[in-house]
Amino acid sequence: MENFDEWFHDILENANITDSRYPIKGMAIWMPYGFQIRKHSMNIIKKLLDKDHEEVLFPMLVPETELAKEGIHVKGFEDEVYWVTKGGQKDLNEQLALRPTSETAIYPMYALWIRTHMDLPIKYYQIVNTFRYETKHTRPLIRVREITTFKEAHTAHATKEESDEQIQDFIAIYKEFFDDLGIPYLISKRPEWDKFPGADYTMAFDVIMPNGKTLQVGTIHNLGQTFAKTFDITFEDKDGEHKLVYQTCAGVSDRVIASVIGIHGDETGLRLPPKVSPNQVTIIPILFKKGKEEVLAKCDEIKAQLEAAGLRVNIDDRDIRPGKKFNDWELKGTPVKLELGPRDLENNI
Ligand code: A5A
Repeated sequence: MENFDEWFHDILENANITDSRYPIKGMAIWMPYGFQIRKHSMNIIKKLLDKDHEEVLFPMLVPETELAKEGIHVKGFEDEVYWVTKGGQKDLNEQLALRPTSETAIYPMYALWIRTHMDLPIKYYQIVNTFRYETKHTRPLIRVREITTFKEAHTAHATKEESDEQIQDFIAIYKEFFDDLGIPYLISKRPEWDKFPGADYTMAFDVIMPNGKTLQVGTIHNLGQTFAKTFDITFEDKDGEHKLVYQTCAGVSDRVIASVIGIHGDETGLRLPPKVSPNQVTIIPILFKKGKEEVLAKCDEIKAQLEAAGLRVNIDDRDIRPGKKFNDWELKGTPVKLELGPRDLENNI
């Protein structure tokens, strides 16, 4: 791949993944083929998280008073926040932020929900869109202003040890996730200057993309008691003492899909890991006037058999040259292409 950036831009369009022509910079449309890759990728991480975490859904708007409470955090995001200032014609009494991430939406509610040690740990996650007014050059999926696929998990614990264990759990979950996607990664502790705003420490997953640049595809933060202090998240322990909770959070984004595309793709197009490919087997009938019905019937039969075995299968019965179909599915990176024509039937395959 000579020019990765150009290749990446073209493949998103040609393989029907996203369309970046939407008239707001950094915001794009998920097209049907891309949406399915996204869906299957999210299903993997959901399944991994659901073993020990619960999915929730918080509002997208955060009151300015809440966003501004945690000084270090707000400093880290102040240049990136989009604001809603009006309701119709009227100025709002308090401006509302489009969440750049959801700590300040979620933690005031944790303060209400957590009362005693029996309410702990809390391990919630959500998959939502978040907004960041990125000032660096935006790039589809990699640096967007609407992050459409923001998986963020937020946990609260009674002890520091438990929060450190949670960090290890997240690392194990992300490892399994990226292993499933066949993506090689580096795990590192971020230096002080590169920590998440408000975190005690940050662990990050990086992928080396074909252009030689690293892409941070996931982060796991130990928040210590910083947010607990700010949002007054306390619990009564077994001895009746009131204590602050320890918190962690972890996130991945659209960048995961960018890495799936970038790491596996080649000059001929996408190459999708079977687990996230919209179709795992694509059947390409070779049709002539004579014997057309028989070939299509056999394709249906094979499709049914493969589906019964749990595979996602499609038949490309478009009325175009088989060579064109073959090239299309090569471009779309379907893992297995199965061609079937009258001669195969004659040979009783
Ligand atoms: N609340 C925590 C989890 C958080 O917000 N962490 S984070 O700021 O590091 O973001 C999580 C992940 O989202 C990052 O590791 C990165 O992979 C991804 N991300 C951040 N900004 C992005 C952007 N503008 N476009 C695409 N992905 C982005």
